[in-house]
Amino acid sequence: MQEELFTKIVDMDEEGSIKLAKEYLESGGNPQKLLEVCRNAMGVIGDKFEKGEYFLSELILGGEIFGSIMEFTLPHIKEGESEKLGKIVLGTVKDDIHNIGKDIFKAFVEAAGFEVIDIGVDVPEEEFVKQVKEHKPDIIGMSCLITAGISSMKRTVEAIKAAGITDAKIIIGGGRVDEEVRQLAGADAWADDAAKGVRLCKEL
Ligand code: B12
Repeated sequence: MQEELFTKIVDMDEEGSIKLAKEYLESGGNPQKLLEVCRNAMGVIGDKFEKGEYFLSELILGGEIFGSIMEFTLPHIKEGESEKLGKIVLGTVKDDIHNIGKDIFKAFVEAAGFEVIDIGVDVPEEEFVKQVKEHKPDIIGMSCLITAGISSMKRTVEAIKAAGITDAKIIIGGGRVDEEVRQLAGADAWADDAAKGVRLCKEL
């Protein structure tokens, strides 16, 4: 399945990839593996976009294919533990509208037993602060896929600290995030995949 699905997504075969993904799940396939294949295919679509081989229309269609597959795959991941491990306020930072990675991390961390308050995408720093004050989470999660989002993350962390919120741990994630960005943003932890993010949330 994996190679065939990967190729169908990269080739923009929407109908074929959705059909194959459904068949895989119906035959008892692993939902996490399925999402991993999709994510790898999105990486190739992104690379092709960068090289000028694909255009914005392909980026959009790729996102739609992944979105459709995610819709019927995430409920399979949600069948998880019920004991609550803590609360997370999660959003994609200002100037970034990518939601797929955030939504996958949300499903993973909910399945692991965390309560998640999802505050959406393109979230300004003042909205993060407002939501954190209201919900008093144990952890604040920020997603970021574009370079422009790095300064948004830094500003958001600064705004959270300036508001006197020091007890919630901050974890950042997404394709643009690494140890250097974590240090720059002043976050406590970073993860570039959902499973690693869940492990870190349990440790924080
Ligand atoms: C699909 C897509 C889009 C779709 C988004 C659809 C959607 N609903 O999200 C659309 C078409 C809207 C889009 C728009 C744009 N995009 Co775009 N997009 C992509 C693409 C191909 C896939 C993104 C994706 O969904 N990946 C799959 C997910 C599952 O991976 P992930 O996000 O990394 O998430 C995983 C982990 O990181 C982690 N995680 C994610 N968040 C969090 C949070 C926490 C707290 C934790 C712990 C973990 C965690 O868990 C996830 C599962 O393991 C990427 C290519 C790529 N390599 O990522 C480009 C990419 C991100 N886009 C890019 C660009 C340039 C753009 C545009 C500027 C294009 C344009 N000219 O308009 C706009 C930006 C709009 C904006 N202001 O945000 C660039 C960014 C380059 C850069 N350095 O800034 C990329 C890298 C493509 C490229 N190679 O050039 N895009």
